[in-house]
Amino acid sequence: MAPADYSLYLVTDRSLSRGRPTAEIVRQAVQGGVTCVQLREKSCGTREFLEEARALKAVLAGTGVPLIINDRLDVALAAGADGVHLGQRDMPLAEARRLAPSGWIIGVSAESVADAVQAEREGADYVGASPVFATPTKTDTAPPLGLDGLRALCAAVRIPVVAIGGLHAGNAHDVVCAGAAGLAVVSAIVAAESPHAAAAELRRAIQGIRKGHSENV
Ligand code: TZP
Ligand code: MG
Repeated sequence: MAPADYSLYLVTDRSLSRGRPTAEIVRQAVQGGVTCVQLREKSCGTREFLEEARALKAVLAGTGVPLIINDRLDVALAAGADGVHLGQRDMPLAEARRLAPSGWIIGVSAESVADAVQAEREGADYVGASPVFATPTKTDTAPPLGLDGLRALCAAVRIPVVAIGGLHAGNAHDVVCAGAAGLAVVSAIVAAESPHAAAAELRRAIQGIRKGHSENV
């Protein structure tokens, strides 16, 4: 399987979606250019989480956009998702890898260079650098890495680094220049009046920055 494209990585949040179904947000966001989707549910029961995962799998069928499940390996396996994203207090990567089908994507949140190096050593497919900036979407985070912290983290590992926390089209340039392979966003797409337009703007911004970089080498 081709390596996943983490360029524009949507993380869902039902509490920010203005009452719109997550599947509708995801459908629009993928039309706008999202390249990867993570279903993140923090309050619903397992059964509802699984139903939501199956609904997203149906939305993503045939698009080539992978579905990654936050925290819950069991839900990811049951739904036939493409991978799981693990935080520092979730199931250890080695256990998840042992239980996962081959070719599965396993991403790990890294709050420091040490977390990122360890995740790479243990075989993570990508690390989520978390958080880059402080964000009201998630307040129980480690201190923000900032751009300098993100740069150091990107320099320390060879696997893709997906930045998260306070990202939007206005700071995409700085984040890509710091070395991130992708931008993970919640509110910039989920809470937007048009998730489609918001995703398209972000995607254009990211592609424009990359094009500028390749023209300058
Ligand atoms: N993990 C670290 S920050 C964050 C998560 C899930 C939330 C990012 O949300 P937003 O709205 O893109 O700042
Ligand atoms: Mg987690």
